[in-house]
Amino acid sequence: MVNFSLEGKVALVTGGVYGIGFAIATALYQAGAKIVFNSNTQEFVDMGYENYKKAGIEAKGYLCDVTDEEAVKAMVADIEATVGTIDILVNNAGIIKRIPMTEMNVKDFRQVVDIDLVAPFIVAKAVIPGMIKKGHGKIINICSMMSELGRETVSAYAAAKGGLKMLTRNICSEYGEHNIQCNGIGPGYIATPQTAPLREIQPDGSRHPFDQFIISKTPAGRWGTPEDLMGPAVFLASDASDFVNGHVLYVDGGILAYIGKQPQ
Ligand code: NAP
Ligand code: GCO
Repeated sequence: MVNFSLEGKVALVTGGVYGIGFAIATALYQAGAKIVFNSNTQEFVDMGYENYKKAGIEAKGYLCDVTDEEAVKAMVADIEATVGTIDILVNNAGIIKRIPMTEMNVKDFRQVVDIDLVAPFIVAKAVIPGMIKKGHGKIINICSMMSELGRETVSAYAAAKGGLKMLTRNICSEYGEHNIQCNGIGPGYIATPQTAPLREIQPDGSRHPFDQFIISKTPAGRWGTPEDLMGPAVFLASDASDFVNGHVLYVDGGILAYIGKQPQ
């Protein structure tokens, strides 16, 4: 019997307050996991508690900026002491800044790389020792189509997400012998607050040009929803994927496979 159960497992979903992280945490909870989440503002930690409560999910939240290594180490130590060793880590927290590269200041570039690439390193580094002691672990890095493709204005994000794909492969290479599987999920274009600017209805009531572009580039003919990521996350978090390692599972409606619909 294939085992998709997460009963008795402890899952940390960084930035799991809303959007993709919240949907993935919900799926892991439904599969039996205990949920821990964090955010870098108390306001959003509180929002997370409200969202989980509304969904009938018991979750523990931490105020922790994932770019702060000491804060991450303290959070992981407290989770291990009060909830249990972390069996599943979902490096979900992330930001994007859409600025043409030559107009982007180094501070902004560094902030995106810090949160989207350095932070997954920091959090994985903090949880792997416990996984080694326990004899197993699952790390799921939330990559992106921009782990494979570039586009205008997202140089920092694409560089970070491309790096995250290779960090995923390196964690697989370095810790696979400890029965730790590190994989990525590469969402396509998903309707969350992060992509809301790309879907804004135009003053004349028409859809945003980028919205129309994505629809024409996606065989599924729609934007993804956070719920589309739930099943893939449970698969990669469960024993069912014990021989899947270093892989990025693209959940993109087929966009990476498709040249795009001919303009009518
Ligand atoms: P989102 O709605 O913007 O949520 C991002 C989450 O990360 C928020 O909870 C945010 O908390 C948290 N976060 C940001 N910086 C943080 C920090 N320094 N420390 C702790 N938490 C922090 O984004 P999303 O669309 O759900 O995306 C989630 C992940 O999927 C990101 O890694 C994103 O790059 C990736 N992704 C998204 C899409 C998409 O189309 N939406 C596609 C591919 C990949 P605050 O709100 O408190 O800042
Ligand atoms: C953008 C979007 C994308 C998505 C996602 C695609 O501006 O192009 O925000 O980057 O967030 O990463 O997989």
